[in-house]
Amino acid sequence: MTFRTSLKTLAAASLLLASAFNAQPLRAQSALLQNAPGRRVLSLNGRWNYIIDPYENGFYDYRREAFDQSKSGKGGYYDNAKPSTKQETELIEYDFDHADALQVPGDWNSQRPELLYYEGTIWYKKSFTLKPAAGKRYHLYFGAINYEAHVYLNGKKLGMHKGGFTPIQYDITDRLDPSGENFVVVKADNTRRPEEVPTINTDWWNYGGLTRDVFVAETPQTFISDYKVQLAKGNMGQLAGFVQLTGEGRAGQTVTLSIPEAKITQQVKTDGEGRASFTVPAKKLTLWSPQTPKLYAVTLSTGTDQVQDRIGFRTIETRGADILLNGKSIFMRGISMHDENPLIPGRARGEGDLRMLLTWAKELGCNYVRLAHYPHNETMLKLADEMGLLVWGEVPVYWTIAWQNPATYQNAENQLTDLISLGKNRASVVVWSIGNETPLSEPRLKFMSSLAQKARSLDDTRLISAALELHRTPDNVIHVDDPLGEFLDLTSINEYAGWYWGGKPSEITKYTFDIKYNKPVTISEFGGDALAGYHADAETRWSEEYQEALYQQQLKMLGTIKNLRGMTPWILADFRATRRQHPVYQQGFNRKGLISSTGTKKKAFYVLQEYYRQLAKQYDGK
Ligand code: GCB
Repeated sequence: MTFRTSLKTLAAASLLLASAFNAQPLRAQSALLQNAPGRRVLSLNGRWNYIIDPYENGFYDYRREAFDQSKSGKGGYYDNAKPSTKQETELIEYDFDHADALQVPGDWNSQRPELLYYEGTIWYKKSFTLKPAAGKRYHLYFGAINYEAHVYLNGKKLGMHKGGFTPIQYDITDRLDPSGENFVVVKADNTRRPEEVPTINTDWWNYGGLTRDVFVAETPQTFISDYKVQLAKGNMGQLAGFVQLTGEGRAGQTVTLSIPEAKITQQVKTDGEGRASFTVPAKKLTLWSPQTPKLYAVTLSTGTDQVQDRIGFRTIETRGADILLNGKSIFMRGISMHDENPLIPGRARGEGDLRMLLTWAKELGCNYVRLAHYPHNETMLKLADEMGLLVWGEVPVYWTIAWQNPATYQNAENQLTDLISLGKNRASVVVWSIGNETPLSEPRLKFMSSLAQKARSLDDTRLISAALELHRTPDNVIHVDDPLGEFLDLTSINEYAGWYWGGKPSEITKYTFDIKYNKPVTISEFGGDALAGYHADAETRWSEEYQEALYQQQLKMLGTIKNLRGMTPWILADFRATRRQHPVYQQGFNRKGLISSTGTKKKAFYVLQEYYRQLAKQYDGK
């Protein structure tokens, strides 16, 4: 079942439900508006009043029936009720307007000490003024809400969304109050559950809340809802893509694609569904690469709508052991990172936090970043385009997922679909990763290979991969033969010799690799913890010297892999992880960062930097 049809089914079911209860239908989340932040927007960032609700009193009555499923649909906190008389004789046991406020975007954990470990429901409310103009459509857009979100506008439910790292969007045009005064209420719930994506067990902090920008985007009635403008698969002289219009009158419209700097103007007509595909010769483009991150101003316009973007053009392919960027063999000098800047508490919030992470990566000598383990902010992809960094994007199919649950699969596929939708116009994005360290089994192979096929069907212009595991035999051979590898373009492995196994760093060069696939190998992880400022000898765990030796020996050992074409060691910076309990060395941080939680570069940073310097000389000639 595709994402679109599943939404249709959902919408039909909610219509039925609505007519049974005489309430308004639930909004199916609309297909994501391409480049939503590039529209005219009303920002809803800032202070949102909140109520901590571990018992979900604002959602269920005392018999545990959901208020929003009742006949009246009323009774929940989303009513934002006020006593109807001044005497306050009416019993209302909450009041958003006198409640404390949290900053949005921002996780709740880092904003209040009592919320540091909180997992459960928090209600958010914000009022805003928006007088709908005739002929316009309004789309309420949340960059991300972790994890399950129920969204209400002016007391009516818009819908429910699962997945903590992808956008949530509803067309609210006919739900806005004609007076212009509106309020939006969100129930955000970050409870971990075994059948969700991710599941209950991860190695990152379970930050809850409205972690990314919130805004209302305005479009005309008939608007450009989606587009892709990229080079055709493996063809450096031809653009290929599509544009999709939504709204009445979307059929038979003329759409103009224009890239003035490349002297490209092309007109296409939309079909009955409002879609138009195009291919355009483009012989004289300056191709995008990390050394030349050239972006072109691209405009798509119809009679009534216009969108602008800055897009780079490049091809990415593999041939045997090689990764070819614009036809030329490259080495992907990468580093892994979370959506977290250690210098600010909690999730990275704004462009500055993100730019700092990518600037560190550049300083390390990278041309590549792995944005682990879930979709990162759309802004991050745009910055990578601008700064010249290749990107690996990933969905949180991490460790032990409920492989046999069809709803879990659908959820993973939805998150993958949204990730690809967000990144498909970004030249920087070259790899879609469908998961990380998933343990071998038949159901898992079925699940993961279906995801790989899905990714390919959505985007055949990028490489598909996943961070795989390995196994060892007593003869010190590291075997890479995960059957999922057949379905992937890169053989990417996480490998923790010298930390989780294999003895001391000085001992790991005894290992050799036996890799089943003749494809490019990228090491998606290796590393070890070091507490910045703790100095000892190279055999003392947690010291900077141990981590330094580990990097030196790893690079030696990995150098024996004939097909090695890239790596993203774990990880750029220390990050908060609830699993990491050592009171002296970890203090709630995973300390595998090359940069500490206070921004200090550890010794291993310079080992990798030097290695990348040599590789850059070899591959880029500088
Ligand atoms: C891994 C995981 C990553 C962890 C890392 C570690 O293999 O993919 O999420 O944080 O190891 O530090 O153990």
